[in-house]
Amino acid sequence: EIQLIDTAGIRRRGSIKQGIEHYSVLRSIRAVERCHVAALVLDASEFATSQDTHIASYILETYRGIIIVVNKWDLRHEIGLDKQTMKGRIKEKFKFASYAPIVFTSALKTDGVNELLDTALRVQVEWSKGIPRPDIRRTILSAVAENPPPSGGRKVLKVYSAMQDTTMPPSFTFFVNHTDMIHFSYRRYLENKLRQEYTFEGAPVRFRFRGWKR
Ligand SMILES: Nc1nc2c(ncn2[C@@H]2O[C@H](COP(=O)(O)OP(=O)(O)OP(=O)(O)O)[C@@H](O)[C@H]2O)c(=O)[nH]1
Ligand SMILES: [Mg+2]
Repeated sequence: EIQLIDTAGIRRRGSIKQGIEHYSVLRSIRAVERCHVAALVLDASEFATSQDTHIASYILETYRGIIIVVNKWDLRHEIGLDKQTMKGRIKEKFKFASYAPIVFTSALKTDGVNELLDTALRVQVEWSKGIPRPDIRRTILSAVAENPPPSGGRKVLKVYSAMQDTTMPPSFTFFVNHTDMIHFSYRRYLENKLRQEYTFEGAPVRFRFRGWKR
């Protein structure tokens, strides 16, 4: 069973009264909280507005599955962009959601709508996926061996193990000696390694670091 929630569009800042815009942003935020997978629908002729990136960050903060939809793709000739160029621009604008699938649609001509539904089902599966403990442990320990954490002076960060705690959303706990020594770039390295092996397409992953005495 699939339930679809349609939200009112969020207009560009300034084009209508601020009050109405504020209300439609709130409605979108409530809808994100109710969903498993969110489709962020962009208008190809307007590209991405600041409200679009705002909603995208909210989807990630709440760990919902995410799909980026480029609608009105029937206007591509007028817009003068091909798919690859458009994808490149979206990847640049939504760098923080690099794992989000991008789907091109024309609601007018109903193109890409089946692909969007298939993608939503796929992301739902990825978002619900559980990886066995020994597999995560092997992936993370080999990533750490390949590229050990940079040392911070005399203290050396050690990663002892990792496991997946929950699905929907996928959440992982890492057991380390010093929780305060995890830096953003090393966290991202671990996430990239995890995604190289298990994808988690469209699914934000939550990482927690717990102190552990060996
Ligand atoms: N060319 C083209 N026009 C589209 C497409 N999808 C929607 N439109 C047009 O965009 C306008 C708005 O369409 P709606 O379906 O009402 O858009 P919406 O995002 O649901 O709007 P609200 O719910 O009112 O915020 C209409 O004039 C549509 O015909 C599309 O894929 N291609
Ligand atoms: Mg509508």
